Amino acid sequence: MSKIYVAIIGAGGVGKSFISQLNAYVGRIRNKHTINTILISRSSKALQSKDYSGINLTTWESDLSGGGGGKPPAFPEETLKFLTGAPGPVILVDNTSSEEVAGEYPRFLSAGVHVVTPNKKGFSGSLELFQAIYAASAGQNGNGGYVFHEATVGAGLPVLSTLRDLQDTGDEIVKIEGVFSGTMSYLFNSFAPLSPTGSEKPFSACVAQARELGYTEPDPRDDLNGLDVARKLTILARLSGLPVSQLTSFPIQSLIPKPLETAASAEEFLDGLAEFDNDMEGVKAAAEKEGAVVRYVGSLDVAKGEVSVGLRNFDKGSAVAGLKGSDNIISFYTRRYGDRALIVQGAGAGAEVTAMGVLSDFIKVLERL
Ligand code: NHO
Repeated sequence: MSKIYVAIIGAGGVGKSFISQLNAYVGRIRNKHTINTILISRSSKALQSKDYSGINLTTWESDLSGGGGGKPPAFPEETLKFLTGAPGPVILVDNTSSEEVAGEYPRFLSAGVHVVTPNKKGFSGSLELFQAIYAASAGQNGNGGYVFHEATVGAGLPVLSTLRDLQDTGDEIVKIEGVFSGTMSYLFNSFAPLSPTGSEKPFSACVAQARELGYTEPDPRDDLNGLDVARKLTILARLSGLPVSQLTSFPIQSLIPKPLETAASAEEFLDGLAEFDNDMEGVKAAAEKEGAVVRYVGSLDVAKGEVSVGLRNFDKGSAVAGLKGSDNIISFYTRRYGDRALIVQGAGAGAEVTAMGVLSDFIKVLERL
């Protein structure tokens, strides 16, 4: 029975759900693998099993907040040394949104550590980092660790794995488009629903609610400025073979009113947003005049090499207009599927479904060890 070691960096919303799903999974596969979690770290506190015997995944939270937590090992040097000193394969689970952590993936992968993550920074930042990560990983030179990041697009939905399957079986991607943001989906489905009841809330109240429900990034401006969708499109574009050099190399429509771009905090931003509710009411009314609804979508035309992110009006009979809750819908138009796209649809944000994407990647690594 093989022993696998796990290091979890970041234990916020997604991290906590991941640990609880991992704990249940470990219970289910007790006879196949032994899984020892050797590190659970937050920005300033960590549980570290220095003798690699493992952290208790049932009591970790009270252990961390009580006396059991200590200073996290310094990143990256001390962390790398600790992980490569483990007496078996190590899977690093990065549940932060840290650029610093993502920037070190190539080093960890080159040292044989496997990486699974919902953190988009490593794959949607500089093209050099994206290429370095894949060059260092298994499959390219055969020696590095495996890297999987399904939850960077569409939370737990099988978006990246579907793309890979289409490519591996020789299909040709023509276009990928859809609603890629759980937050934007929730906002427009509740602000401008297909069948209005008249009791719809103003746009700013919908944003506050999306945040409370855990759909938004820690700062909702990271969703409303379009960058979260742009990051997902950048990842898909690069994996489809388009060398998008940086996030801002294509048009991105921001929904942040100019005067609020410099708000000092997420709270200050939310407080000021109500003043701009009339602007969004105007956008909604203009769509209604056309018999349509407005939605925030991303589109990647692989054949033309074009990417765009922003608002578009959709016919009320379309699949995009009929989305519910925080659902994502992603349509793959390919040579094989023709005009009738292969469609992936379902919940696209929230800690539980995102953690499910991370755990399914974790299991993919386990299957390869
Ligand atoms: P939190 O709750 O802020 O947790 C982050 C944790 O990382 C904290 O515990 C913090 O202390 C720790 N941390 C930060 N830097 C660290 C460091 N250097 N060392 C150690 N610890 C550090 O964030 P979340 O919500 O748990 O998100 C975690 C990651 O998952 C982020 O990269 C986020 O982008 C990603 N993610 C989240 C979601 C989601 O629904 N929450 C999704 C995808 C990826 O599919 C989701 C999605 O796209 C949501 C999007 N907003 C949408 O579509 O609307």
